[in-house]
Amino acid sequence: MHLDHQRIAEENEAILSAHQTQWDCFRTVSSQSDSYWEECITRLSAMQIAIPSWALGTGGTRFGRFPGGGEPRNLEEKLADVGLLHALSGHAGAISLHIPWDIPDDTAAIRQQAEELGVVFDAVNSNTFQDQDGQLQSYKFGSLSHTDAAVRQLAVTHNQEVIDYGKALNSKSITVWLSDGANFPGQQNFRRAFERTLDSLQQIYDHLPNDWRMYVEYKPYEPNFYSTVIQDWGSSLLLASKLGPKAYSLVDLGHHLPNTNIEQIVSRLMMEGKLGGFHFNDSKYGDDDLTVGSIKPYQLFLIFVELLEGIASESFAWMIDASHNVKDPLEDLMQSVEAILIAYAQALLVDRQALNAAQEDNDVTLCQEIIQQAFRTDVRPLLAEVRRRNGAALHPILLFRKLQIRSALIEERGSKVLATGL
Ligand code: PSV
Ligand code: MN
Repeated sequence: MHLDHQRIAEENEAILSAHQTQWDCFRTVSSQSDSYWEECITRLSAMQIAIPSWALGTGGTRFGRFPGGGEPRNLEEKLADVGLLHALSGHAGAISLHIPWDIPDDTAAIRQQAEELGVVFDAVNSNTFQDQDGQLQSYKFGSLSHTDAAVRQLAVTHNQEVIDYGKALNSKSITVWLSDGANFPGQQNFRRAFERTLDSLQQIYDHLPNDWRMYVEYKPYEPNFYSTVIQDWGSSLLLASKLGPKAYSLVDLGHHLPNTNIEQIVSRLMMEGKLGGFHFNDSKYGDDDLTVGSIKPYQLFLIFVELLEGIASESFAWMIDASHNVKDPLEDLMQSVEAILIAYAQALLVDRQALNAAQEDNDVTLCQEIIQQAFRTDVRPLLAEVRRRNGAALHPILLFRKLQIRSALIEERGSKVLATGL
């Protein structure tokens, strides 16, 4: 299924005057000039968020899975779904592949399809948390940190191959997430596990082309429940610093213990020039992988407020890492994309000069007023205007439903199909 801009523009026409009223009202209430809004629109238009190839099918828990039908059956169909998301939202112009779940059969054809859809290949992801069919050694007790050199070699070689697949697709980065760790106290020597991991990562790093980056993701627990080798931003930063200038830390919002001040971590990593990017999601308790902004939108906004210190001069990898059991995956991803854009737009509204002055004066009340003035602004008319100008839908989810896209996908692909992934 393909959705072109002409069709979207026609659909927008029906609700254009309502949008125009809201957009005019928005600008009237704010005391900003037209050039201020133009600058915001330019910055917001540039925001492209990678869609993970594994989030296009219905997510599951270890207790079950409730697919809604029409899931993509292969990489071509996953790419087509990202194309739909990009056409509707204007901000999903990238896909992030997980290898070996999504090894392209025909690289040239996949590249051409992506180009036609206006989609680029973001970071490629390796997988050493599952054993593959016919694999000679097992990752049961770890991969890059394993006590057995043969297992470490297998995991290193896999990561190097993932880089090679990415090179063929013109991807420019690899994200390494390790499930390595221990389930019980005493099971693992912390120091030796870390040293072995560094040594393995160094071999992968040495395989990176010059214009590539490596993102080192951290996670405090799961699937190992006592300790993980790269459990927090400190360990990730340590590894990224030791590896070299092409290595960065990656912040997955769900990979923090409850109440962690993630915005402060973001600030520290950025200060050291080691913030590589994000896996966006939301959570109430742990790595819940819920829709971005569904639980803690204020935290997301505060992260973007910190990011504004570096967003214009540095480049970050933006990806959604969420997956769902009870929603249509495409609708859910549209909600996540919108939530990220809302947080970014609200952060742009913060009067930074006034905030700096209030911080210097220790005027705590005013600091909070300034921050919350921006957070409490309904920026949705601004985001709809950004979409309209970029040929995307004024209301992506409404249009997705109106055009009955899911039914068309079920018709095309069937109701009992299963996408690869978790
Ligand atoms: C692990 O929880 C993680 O966040 C890593 O990014 C994985 O690659 C991804 O989820 C998908 O399993
Ligand atoms: Mn992640």
